[in-house]
Amino acid sequence: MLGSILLATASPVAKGAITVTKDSGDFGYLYEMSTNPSGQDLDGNSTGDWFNATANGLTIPQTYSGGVAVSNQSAGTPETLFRTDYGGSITRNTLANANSPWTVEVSVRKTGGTQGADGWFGVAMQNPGASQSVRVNFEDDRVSYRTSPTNTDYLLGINFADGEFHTMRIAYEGSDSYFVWIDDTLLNTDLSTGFAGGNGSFNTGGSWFMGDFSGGIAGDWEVDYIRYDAGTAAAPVPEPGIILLGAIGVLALLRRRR
Ligand SMILES: [Ca+2]
Ligand SMILES: [Ca+2]
Repeated sequence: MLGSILLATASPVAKGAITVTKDSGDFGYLYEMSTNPSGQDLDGNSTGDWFNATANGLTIPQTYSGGVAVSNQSAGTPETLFRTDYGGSITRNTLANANSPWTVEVSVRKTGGTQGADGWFGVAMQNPGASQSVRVNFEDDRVSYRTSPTNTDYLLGINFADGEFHTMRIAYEGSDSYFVWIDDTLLNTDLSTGFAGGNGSFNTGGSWFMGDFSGGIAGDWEVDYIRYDAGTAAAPVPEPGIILLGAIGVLALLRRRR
């Protein structure tokens, strides 16, 4: 478990609390990167779930090996990001409006290169019809949350460029309220204090951008999975070790009472 070092908090907004826990393996849409997710149609709407072509000289990673998607920044057309900014994409087809809740969990590791001003891997999401979006970045030694005009830093001093896979989970409960977990550690103060989006409006039709979609992001990475659940804002299931410790504590208490 990562220690959490809070330098500052993004603007808190009082909304409902996150009351549901769900393992990412139980999410509705699992992109495990054995194949290119642009060729998958998990919601059965006869449209590929992720963008499958090149736009603005960038394209969805095309190298899939051993269950991971490998970015190739030096390919003729750099393979650098996942995107859903088109009609019928998985996000546009499953989210009705600006307040439709969702949860996403991404597992990614840095494999090389020099990071940009905003780090080496970003996730940005705007609901259809929303006027605000969220953006969270993995950097070499921190995680940053976009609070325009600057980023707010979390987990400062943790090595996220160690070659190991790290998970980023973002849960959206609607009303511009987001929760973020890194390796199952919550960045928010608690489960009832959402972060406001803070990333402005980049696509009112609704879309995800994941990977290197900005001049502030650079470096090579591999994605092990992108798991997405529509309709639910869910926290990670507590680790078995923590549950076990709790159970042992209860047993000790019962024995003491006897
Ligand atoms: Ca589809
Ligand atoms: Ca995988």
